Amino acid sequence: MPQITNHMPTAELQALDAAYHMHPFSTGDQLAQKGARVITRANGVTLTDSDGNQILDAMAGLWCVNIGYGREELAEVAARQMRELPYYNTFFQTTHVPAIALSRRLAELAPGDLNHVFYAGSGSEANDTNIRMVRTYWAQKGKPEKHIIISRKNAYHGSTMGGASLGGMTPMHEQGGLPIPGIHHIDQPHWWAEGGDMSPEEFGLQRAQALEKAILELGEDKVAAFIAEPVQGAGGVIVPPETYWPEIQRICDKYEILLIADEVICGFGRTGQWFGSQTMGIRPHIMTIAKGLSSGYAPIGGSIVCDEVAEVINACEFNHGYTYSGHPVAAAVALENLRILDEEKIVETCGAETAPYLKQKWETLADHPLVGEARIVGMMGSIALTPDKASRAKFAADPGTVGFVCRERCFANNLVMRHVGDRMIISPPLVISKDEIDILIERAWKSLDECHAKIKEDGLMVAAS
Ligand code: PXG
Repeated sequence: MPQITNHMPTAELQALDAAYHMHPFSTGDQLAQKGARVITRANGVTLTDSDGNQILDAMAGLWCVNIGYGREELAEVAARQMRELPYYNTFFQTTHVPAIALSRRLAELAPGDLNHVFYAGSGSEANDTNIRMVRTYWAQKGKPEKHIIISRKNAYHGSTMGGASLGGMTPMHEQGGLPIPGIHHIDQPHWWAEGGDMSPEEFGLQRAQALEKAILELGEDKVAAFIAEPVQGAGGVIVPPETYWPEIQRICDKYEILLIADEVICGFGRTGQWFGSQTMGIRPHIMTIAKGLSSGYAPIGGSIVCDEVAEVINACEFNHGYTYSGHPVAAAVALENLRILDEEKIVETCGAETAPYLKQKWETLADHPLVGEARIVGMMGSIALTPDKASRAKFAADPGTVGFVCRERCFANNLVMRHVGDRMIISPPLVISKDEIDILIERAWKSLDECHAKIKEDGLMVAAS
C-alpha cells in the first residue's frame, strides 16, 4: 500500500534538523552529514519513519513506552485536562485534582510505606530532588554532616548536574566539572566484564561488600544514602548476581543508610512486577520514577518517599520544586496510563506470560557464535558480544566498534536494538505479543549473523590481549 505522508521529503527534514536542532548524546557534525532518521508515527510496538519503513521498536522509545504507542485514551485525557485546567502549580499551598489522584494511586501501587510523592518533570530532576531531600532529612535530624551519597560506576541517574554526578559515567563527568561534591562511586556488580575467576555469587557478594567498605572508610556519620538502579539499564542491562541485593539491603539496614532505588527504567512493569525493588526483594526509602509512569506520553517524574522521610521533610519548609511539579496534564495522562496497565493486566500478563516467553527465546541467542551471555529480567535484556566465549574476551578493537556494526545491521533489518559498548540491549513495550517476540528474535539473529560476517571480513573478530 502506498505510504501517505504529509511532510516534506526526508532529505529536507534532515537538512532543517541539522541546521536548527541540537541532539542529546550526539556528535552534531557527524549526525548532520549522515542525516538523522525521522520517525513520523507509531502504533503498538511499530515505528514508521519518513520513508515509510516499519520498524520494530525493541527499546520502547527510550525504555519508556510501556503500554505501546497509539493509545487514544491518553490523547483524550490530555485534551480533556487541557480544556479543564491546562496548568496550575502546586506551590504556595495549592493543589489540583490530577496531582491528588495520581499521588493516591502511586501510594497504593508502591510497596511498603512508600506513601508520599514529590513530583518532577523527569527522572534527572527527581534525582536532583533526592540529593537535596536526603541531605535535608539528615540535617533536620541534627546530623548535617551525613551528606555523602554513594552510587556506582557505570550507573545512569540522569543528565542534570545532580543526576550526572550520581551517575557513574566518566565521559559525562568530564564535561561540566562533575561530580559535584559529596558523591562517592563504588564498583558495579558486572560479573561478565569484571568478575574474573570468581563465581557470579562470590562476585556479587564482594561487590555488595564494597558498599560496607566505603561506608567504613568515609565514616558512617558522613554517609546519607546509597542510590542504585535495581537492574542497571543504560549501563548495559546488567543483571546483578543473586547474592548482591540481599547483602546491600543488610548493609543499608546495619548502618542506617537511606536506600534510594532508581526505578526510572525498572518501574511500572519493566521487570515483570510493578517495581524492580519487588523483583530484587529490596525495601527502599525513596524510589525515583519517570518514563513508564506515563509510558512517555507526557514528561513526568518524581520521588516516592516513605512515611519516616516524608514526616521529617514535611516538618520543615523544603525549599525545592519545579514549575511543572505535578503538572495537571502530565499527571492526568500518567493516571490513565496506570489505569490501562492495571485494568488490562499488562503488568500481570507480561510477568506471567510474555516475559517468560521472551526469556526462553532471548536465551537462545547465547548459542550464536558472537554472543557470550544472554541476560534478561522481565522485559529488559542484554547480550554480550565477544570474540571468545570461553574466556569472556573483549574485542581488540575500541569498545563499541563491534556493537555499533551490530546496531547498524539491526536498523537495516527494521529492528531498534541498541548497543552499549559491545553489549546489545532491548527493552520493548510490555504489550509486545508472542508473534512480535518471534519477529524480534528472528531479526536479532539475522543482524548478528550479518554483523559476524562483516567483522570477520574486516578482521575484527580478534580478542584483546
Ligand atoms: N535514572 C535512570 C535509571 C534512567 O535510566 C534517568 C534517571 C533520567 O531520566 P530523564 O527522564 O531525566 O532522562 C534515566 C534515564 C540511554 C538513555 O541511552 C537512558 C536514559 C535517558 C536517556 C538515554 O539508555 N535513562
